Amino acid sequence: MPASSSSSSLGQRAFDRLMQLRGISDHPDNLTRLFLSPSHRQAAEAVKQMMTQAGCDTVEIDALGTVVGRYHGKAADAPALLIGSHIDTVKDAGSYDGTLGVVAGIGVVEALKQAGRRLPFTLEILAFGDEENVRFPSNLSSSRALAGTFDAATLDGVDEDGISFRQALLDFGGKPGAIGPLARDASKVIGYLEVHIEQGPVLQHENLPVGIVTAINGASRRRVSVTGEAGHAGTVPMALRLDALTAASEMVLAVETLGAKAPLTVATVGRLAVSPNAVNVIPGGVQFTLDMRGPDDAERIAMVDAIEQACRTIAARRKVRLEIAPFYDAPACPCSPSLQTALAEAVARHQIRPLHLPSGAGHDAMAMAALCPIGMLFVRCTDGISHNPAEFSSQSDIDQAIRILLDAIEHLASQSVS
Ligand code: HGY
Ligand code: MN
Ligand code: MN
Repeated sequence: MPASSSSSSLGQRAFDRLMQLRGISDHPDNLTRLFLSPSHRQAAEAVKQMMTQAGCDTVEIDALGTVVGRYHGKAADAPALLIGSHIDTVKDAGSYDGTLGVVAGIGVVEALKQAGRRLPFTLEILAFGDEENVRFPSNLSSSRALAGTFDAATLDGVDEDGISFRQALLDFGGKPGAIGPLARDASKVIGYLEVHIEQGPVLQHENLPVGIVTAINGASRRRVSVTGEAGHAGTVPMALRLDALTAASEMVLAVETLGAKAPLTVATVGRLAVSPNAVNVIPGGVQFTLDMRGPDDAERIAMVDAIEQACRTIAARRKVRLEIAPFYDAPACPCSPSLQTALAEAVARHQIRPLHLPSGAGHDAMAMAALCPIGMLFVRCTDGISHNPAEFSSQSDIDQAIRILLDAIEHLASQSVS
């Protein structure tokens, strides 16, 4: 383990970088940094500078906006160990979701550079831009590009302002025609490691700063549109209405009931828009989203089918029209046993009880699993709060996580040499 400077400096340096990125937003009053937005470009440029200053030998922003920093291995043709996460955020976001994994990778390079260490493999530090999939109906597009599973149809998706993914990418300075070549050669990749806040309460409950992820829950997302008949709120008798909002409301409650049926499944309606959205007009149309997840794919799919059927039954009874459009389906994703072991042994070497736990949240690691073995290290966050400006992870936990990541990487290096 390189004698990186004093124990707190890794955490301090990471925290400083997190706070710098927290200040880059498209919204004046909160942290909102959507994929391919002006603040995403600004954050990508800031991360590029951080990677350069930390000691990466090369840094670039690729055709899809991912920042890629490389710290070369001893041999020019050394395989690569990928370390990364995302710098896009949800709306009114916290300061750690995603960016923590990027600054952790940068901290590892900085410690190795300061110790004059070169490994038997290249380290690639990755800052993905489309993990939250909030702006476009996409699905981990930037990490999927590296994994070779990017779906070109994604380029035709449009945001709520009608701007296409393709146009936004061109405006960002990206190259829609150069996405294919981003795919990595699996034979030259050792694995992918991601440090991420837990976004749940387990580590706090267990009084542990870090945990090792066993698997990432599968997820399904749908856009639902309910079409009734707009009408005069004062003249149409209740029994003669085709009210899209009361129909959608019954559907939303059915989502909650069916999501709660099995102990480990969850189902959420995160967005709902009413039209024409006027005080004296019976709603003619409602658009809402479904986010449905679980650790077991068969159980999740059964829940998705039950929720879709419930919506159809309610629509038929209320004589409104229903459309359900899938835009995201990702199976549950196990983490590599060997990378779990490497992380768990590093945790134990730091006198911390290695706790293995699943991830309810999705991550870029799900996409990277198509390319190589994946491993994730969770970091405790206060009360498990995330996707919320109150999201918090302590500097000392962050410091421990980066030191453990560094230790695991050094261990992988010692194994690959032997
Ligand atoms: O929604 C998720 O699970 C992730 O934060 N994008
Ligand atoms: Mn995240
Ligand atoms: Mn998130």
